Amino acid sequence: NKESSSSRGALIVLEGLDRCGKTSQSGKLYKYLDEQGHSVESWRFPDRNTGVGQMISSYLANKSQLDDHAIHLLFSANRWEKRSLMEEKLKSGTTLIVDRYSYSGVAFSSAKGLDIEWCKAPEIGLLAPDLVVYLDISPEKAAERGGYGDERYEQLEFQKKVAGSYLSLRDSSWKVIDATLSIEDVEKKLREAVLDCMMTCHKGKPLSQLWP
Ligand code: Z5A
Repeated sequence: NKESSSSRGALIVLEGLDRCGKTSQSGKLYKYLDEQGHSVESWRFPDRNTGVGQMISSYLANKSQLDDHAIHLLFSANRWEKRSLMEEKLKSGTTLIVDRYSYSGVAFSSAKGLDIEWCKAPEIGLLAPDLVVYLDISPEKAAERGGYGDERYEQLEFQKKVAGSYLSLRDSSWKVIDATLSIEDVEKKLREAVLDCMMTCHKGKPLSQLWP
């Protein structure tokens, strides 16, 4: 009893600082849409299952060192290796909920001091999200949640710089949700925004490419 494949799926991206709740909310949204009978998949970047993804994973766990530019290009390559599958899924009517995307790529690398236009360049031509939901939380509040682990970017000072970089990337496809609301309230707002976006795609909004 899945949705007709005559209309395309929506590309929904969740972004935000570490611990903002993206993973929890992606899971809840996936379950809800699936139960409603929509064709939907849950994706995340980095996709640590590919060869490139394994290099990224080892870097994030501090098991290998890489030049800032090199790791930036690997994160981008990790999205490019999934691009054609992404397009195929969307065109066949499947909605994709994606936990982190090009905005993370640009926000984290530019927070290290790399030029923002240089950071955006390798993302050009990837599919543009129909909706970017930014789960908004201050770096201090995020740090109070569940504690940071040992991964490379899980430090307060760095997360503050990332928050600043994200601010400069906001465009008309963004919807900002207060991530300090209860899990249920965030879930409700997210559902509303996503259903609205899915309707627009259903009505024939064409797929486009980064950067709009
Ligand atoms: N990175 C990059 O540099 N370049 C790129 O191109 C990409 C990524 C794609 C790995 O990402 C790192 O890679 C990431 C960016 C960089 N580094 N950082 N920072 P990852 O996806 O593997 O890790 P993550 O995105 O940071 O995931 P996370 O730590 O699991 O956070 P989350 O998904 O946003 O949060 P969560 O797991 O759903 O929730 C965290 C805790 O808060 C948990 O205990 C929840 O129960 C709790 N929570 C959630 N919502 C609430 C509310 N509303 N109230 C109270 N408590 C809550």
